[in-house]
Amino acid sequence: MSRQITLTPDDIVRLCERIEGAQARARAIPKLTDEYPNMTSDDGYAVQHALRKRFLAAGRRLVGWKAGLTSRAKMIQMGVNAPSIGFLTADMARPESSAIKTSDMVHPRVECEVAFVTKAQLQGPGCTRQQVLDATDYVLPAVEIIDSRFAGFKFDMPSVIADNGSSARYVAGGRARYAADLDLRTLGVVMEKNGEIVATGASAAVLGHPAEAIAMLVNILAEQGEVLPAGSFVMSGGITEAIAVKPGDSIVARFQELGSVSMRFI
Ligand code: OOG
Ligand code: MG
Repeated sequence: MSRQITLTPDDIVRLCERIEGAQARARAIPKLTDEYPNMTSDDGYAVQHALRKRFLAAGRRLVGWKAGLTSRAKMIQMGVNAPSIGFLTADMARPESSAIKTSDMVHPRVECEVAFVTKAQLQGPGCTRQQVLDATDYVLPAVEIIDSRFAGFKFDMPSVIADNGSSARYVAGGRARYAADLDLRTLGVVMEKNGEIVATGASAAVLGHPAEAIAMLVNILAEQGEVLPAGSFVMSGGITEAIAVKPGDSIVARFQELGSVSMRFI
C-alpha cells in the first residue's frame, strides 16, 4: 500500500513548527485540517516524523511508543474510528506518586493503560499478538497524561497523528509482571479521582487484547519503514475514556494483578 502524502516538504516543516510551538507554549491551536482539508493520516505521520527528528536532534531520548484510540470508549469519546501511534521520549516520564505540573499543558486528561517492555526487536508487516507476547520482557501498569494541542480537545485523525497522538506525560509503576503469568484480556481497572471512582474497564477493551494494539503499532511502524527495537517501552492505549484533571486533583489507577499507579496534579 503506497502512502498518500499531499503536503509539500515546506508544509510539513511549517506544521511541525506549529505543533512544536503549541506544545512548548501550552497554547491551543486550531486543528490542522482547518487549513489543510485534504490532509491524510499519512501526512499526519510525516509531520509526526519531522517532530520526532527535531526533538531527538535537540537531545531528547526516544524510549518507546504509544498506541492510541485502541478502545471503543476512546474512539467514541474522540469521534474517530481508527487507532494511531505516537512516540515517547524520556523527558515525558514522571515518577509514580509525584506532583505533576499542569501549567505546561493545555487541558490534560488521564487514562489507564497496560504498558509493555520488549526484549526482542519486533518488525512488521504482519506482526501478530503472539509475536508481541514472545518479544515481551514484562508488562506494567501506566497512566498516560494526554494533552491535545487542539482547541477544545477536538481533532480528526490527520491532526491528532501530527500532534503525536496528544502525547504529553506518562507515569509507569505498580507491579511489573511476566505476561505469561497473566490473562492480559481480563484485567480489571478502576480509575479514582479525589477518592471517587470515575472510570472502570477491562483490558479486553483494547482491541480484544492489549498485545493486539502493540502488533498494530508495529505494523504501522513498518509502513513508515521502521521497527520496534528491543528494550522499548510501549503503551497499548486507554482502556476507558480519558478523565480531565486540574491542579489539586489526585489520581489512583488500580489494576487487577498489576498494582496501582498514583499521582497528583499541581
Ligand atoms: C488521542 C490519544 C489517544 C489513547 O490511549 O487512546 C490515546 C487523544 O485521545 O487525544 O492516547
Ligand atoms: Mg493513551
